[in-house]
Amino acid sequence: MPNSHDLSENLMSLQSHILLEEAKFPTASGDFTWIISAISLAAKSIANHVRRARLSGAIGKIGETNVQGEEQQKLDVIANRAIIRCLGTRASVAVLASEEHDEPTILRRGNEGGKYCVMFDPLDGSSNLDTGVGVGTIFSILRNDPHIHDAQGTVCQPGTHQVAAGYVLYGSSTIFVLTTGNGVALFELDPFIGSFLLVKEKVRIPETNKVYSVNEAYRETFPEGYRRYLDWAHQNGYSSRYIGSMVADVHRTLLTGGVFMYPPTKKNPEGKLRYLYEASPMAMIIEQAGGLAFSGSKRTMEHEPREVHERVPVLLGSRAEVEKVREFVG
Ligand code: AHM
Ligand code: MG
Repeated sequence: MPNSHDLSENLMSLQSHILLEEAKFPTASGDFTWIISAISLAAKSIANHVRRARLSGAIGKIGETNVQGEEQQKLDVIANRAIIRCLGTRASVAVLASEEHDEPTILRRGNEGGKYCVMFDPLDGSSNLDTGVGVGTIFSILRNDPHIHDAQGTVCQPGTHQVAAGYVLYGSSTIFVLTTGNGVALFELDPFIGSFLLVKEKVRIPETNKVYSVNEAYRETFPEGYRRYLDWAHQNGYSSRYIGSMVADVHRTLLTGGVFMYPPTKKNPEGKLRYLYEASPMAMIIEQAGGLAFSGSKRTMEHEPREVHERVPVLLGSRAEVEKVREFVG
């Protein structure tokens, strides 16, 4: 039989992909692979809970609010616990910071081997769960500076310091998007074998697409530049797409282009989205895919956060579309 095997048909798991990436650095210890494998294990567990949420009675609020005054859903708590249980066992994790916790948790000091800090939003967009809309986990991995002793100081690093960032979208399929600073890779969970399989490497966001994604109901409370941009977009044949679930909205923008934004509003003068575990990792992914991400007049990646739950305005997407918005908002 002739050897007609097409190499592009090979199966590559998320685990193998990370091992291959790490092998490019002969001094790498493998610690990083352990962390991604913990996140992937947690993601599979969360995907399972999300799929069965209504049947297992996990839809709805628990009647408590998190530090940011938002009502926690039962699944927020389940997802948060899944990630902590998986990451807590990884020897190289020094600090964990979650949207659901008031303060970051120190697991290990630098001298105990804690090399990395992991920031995460366990279940972003969870208020949409009742309606079966896609929700997601967002994460960001930073190096732990052993010289900084308090957890807040340790995690308050600009996005440019990220070692890796990613998200998992629990939608019609479960999708894992990852960047380690060398492009963006997209994996999809094969539920029958329980593995995330590589679907696409070097994902590139389209250079342009006439689509904007924003909660237009807040339009009257946006700064003037955004309102002028929206008027311009209306006159120039743009479409609007907004799910209200950041992972789903950013994922669509990554694949099909356009611009996603959460500007300052009257209710949230700094914007609604949190820097460390929402804006910063999404900015790294979008930039790695060839797009742009800004918070105010600065690249989101260059923002220097001062506290763990700090919020920033978000503007990200296709290069030409982001530049167009910036012509209006400065
Ligand atoms: P959450 O972290 O409490 O779920 O809130 C974040 C979500 C994002 O997923 C989404 O982009 C945004 O809130 C939607 O906000 P709004 O309903 O104000 O448009
Ligand atoms: Mg969130």
